Amino acid sequence: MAMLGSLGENLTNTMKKLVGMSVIDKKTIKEVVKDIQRALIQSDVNIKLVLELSKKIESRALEEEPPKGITPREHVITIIYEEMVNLLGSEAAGLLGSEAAGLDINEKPYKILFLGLQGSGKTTTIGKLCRYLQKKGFNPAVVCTDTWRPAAYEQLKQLTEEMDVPLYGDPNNKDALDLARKGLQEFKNRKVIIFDTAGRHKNEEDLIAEMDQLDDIIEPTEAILVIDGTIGQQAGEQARAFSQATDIGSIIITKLDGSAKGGGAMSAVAETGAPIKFIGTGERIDDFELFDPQRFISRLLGMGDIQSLIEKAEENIDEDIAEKTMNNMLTGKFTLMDMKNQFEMMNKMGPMQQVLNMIPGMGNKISKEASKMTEDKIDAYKIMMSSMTEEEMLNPKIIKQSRIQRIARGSGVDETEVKELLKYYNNTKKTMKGIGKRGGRLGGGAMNRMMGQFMNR
Ligand SMILES: Nc1nc2c(ncn2[C@@H]2O[C@H](COP(=O)(O)OP(=O)(O)O)[C@@H](O)[C@H]2O)c(=O)[nH]1
Ligand SMILES: [Mg+2]
Repeated sequence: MAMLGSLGENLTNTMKKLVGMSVIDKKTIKEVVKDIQRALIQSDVNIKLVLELSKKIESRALEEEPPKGITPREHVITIIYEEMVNLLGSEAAGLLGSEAAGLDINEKPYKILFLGLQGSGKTTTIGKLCRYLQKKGFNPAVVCTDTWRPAAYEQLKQLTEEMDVPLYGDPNNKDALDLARKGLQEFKNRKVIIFDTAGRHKNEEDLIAEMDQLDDIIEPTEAILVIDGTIGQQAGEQARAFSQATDIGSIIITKLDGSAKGGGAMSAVAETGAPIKFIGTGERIDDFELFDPQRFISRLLGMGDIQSLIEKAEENIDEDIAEKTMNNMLTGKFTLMDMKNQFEMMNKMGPMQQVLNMIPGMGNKISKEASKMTEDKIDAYKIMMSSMTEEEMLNPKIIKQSRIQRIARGSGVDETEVKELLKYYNNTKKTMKGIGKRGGRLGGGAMNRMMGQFMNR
């Protein structure tokens, strides 16, 4: 991937090399660790951090026993992955991202203060964040308090007009604090207000002082610091300087598209403890992503999107329902209700094609057409099932001709289609019972199979 210069490519090659090694021993582990060191140092990651990381990887790889069922090779890959994730901050900051960690709607307005040096990408990123929030169903408003950059207001005006985002600003007013107060007043009834600020002053002290005052007036729900990813390790220093003015809630690192120093900026920021929330990967409005260290590292290491697949499954499948459904399936008690649950699970994990694409090597095992047809079928089946009574769903045997007629009418399909659904159900039930007898099992096994796919690539 183009992101982070050659770091991703180098790391992916290292992992491929590791996968291809015939034996995993002290010598090969040392060799792999050397490769990782080289890749990280090239990407401007702090030498001290690199040495700490490689020492940890090496000692864990040599000393830890692989857990049961995990090969030494898989074990080393897991250790590299885990330690790399730790280097960039162990947890996704989440906020503004997922529903669970989303905006606190009770806090109104949700005030976001953007900070950062001139040229770091604040204004551009505000545009990106507005678009992101709009997609999530929020309608942000923006206040321009940058009285330093020539045409700062015009730049924002153009950006926000394109997206129908209301903007408050006044190019003739040179008092940033006054602008902030008036903007607050103007948008007091809105849910989300974003404040753009100046990134330059006579000197850095004055800039930090102005941010401090703005912070007092705005009382932001969240202060976001924008840092240019091309500055490398200096990013840590910048984060510390701005944290004098306000509690930095989160950080956005921009210009990670093709930046050779991106790894340095990211690791330096992570070291300060401020979570990286988003990254900017280009000048266009959609070149913006929620930063999740785990997903990011698995991409850097070229591990497909295994993690995101597993996460998606974990997030979305109500485990109880899943387990109950599985048990019913395997013991032959499988009802139409279970089949509906099974469809829901598949639905939540995304279209089959997409799910399979995330497993390395699986994407091409199913033709687009075949998977499409299956999805359409499933949709049709779900509509028919919604015309059934609970009694029918739990005890499908009672569905005879008159009920079939009613269900067909209720869902606007031919009776033959309802019969086809019942036939599919009966076949599935039979198949499942067969697997159950052979002792089929889902869970850890699924993960192993996925890992296996990766190893065999
Ligand atoms: N390549 C790249 N350029 C970016 C990114 N974010 C911002 N820029 C560019 O950086 C320059 C400064 O951005 P601007 O938003 O005006 O910075 P501000 O002074 O902090 O408001 C502009 O030319 C942007 O197009 C990014 O993620 N990638
Ligand atoms: Mg700006």
